[in-house]
Amino acid sequence: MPKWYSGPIGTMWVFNGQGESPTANFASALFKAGVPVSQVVTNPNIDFDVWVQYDDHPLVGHGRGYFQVDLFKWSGNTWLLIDSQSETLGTDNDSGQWGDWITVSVKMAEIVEQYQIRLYCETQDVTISHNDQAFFYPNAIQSFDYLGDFTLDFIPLSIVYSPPGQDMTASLWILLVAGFQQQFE
Ligand SMILES: [Ca+2]
Ligand SMILES: [Ca+2]
Repeated sequence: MPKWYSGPIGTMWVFNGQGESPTANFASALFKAGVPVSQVVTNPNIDFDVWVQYDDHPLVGHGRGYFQVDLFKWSGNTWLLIDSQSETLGTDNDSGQWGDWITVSVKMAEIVEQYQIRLYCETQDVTISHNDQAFFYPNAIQSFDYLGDFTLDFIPLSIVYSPPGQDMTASLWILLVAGFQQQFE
C-alpha cells in the first residue's frame, strides 16, 4: 500500500536499564519532524509506518517493551478507531536489542479525511514501569485525477487544525463548500 512517508512517521524507544542508575527505565514516543501534515494522495489506501525498538541493558534485570499504534478518523463529531496494532519486544529473560515496524492502514472513503495517530509505549515486567505517548493529526485529500468511484459532494476549501490541550478536547475545523455534487469517472 502507498506510504504516507518514505520512512517512519514516528519512532518509539523503550529502554530497560535495571541495575543502572539513575536512568533505570526510559520510554519515548516521538513523531518525526518533516512528516507531511497534509497531503494529496493518488491512492485511497494509506499506510503509516512506525519504527519501534526495545533495549534491555546487559546489567541485571530483564523486561519487555510494549508498543501500540492507534489510527482514528474524524467523523465530524467524534474520533472513530480505524486500526490498532500492538507489539511486545523482549523476553523478560534476556538482555539485548530488538526492533520492528508497526504499520496502521486506512482506505479512504471520503474526499477529505482527518486522522489522529496515537503512539504509546511502556516498559513491562520491570519493577518500575515508565510510559510515553504522542499524537499526530495528518489529513489526506484524494487527488482529483484519481477520484475513481468517489462522489464529490463538497469541495475542500481549507483545513485548519488547532492542537488539543491537555484535556484532549481537540479543536478541529474542516471548512467545506457544501452543495457541490459531481460524479468523476
Ligand atoms: Ca537487562
Ligand atoms: Ca522482569
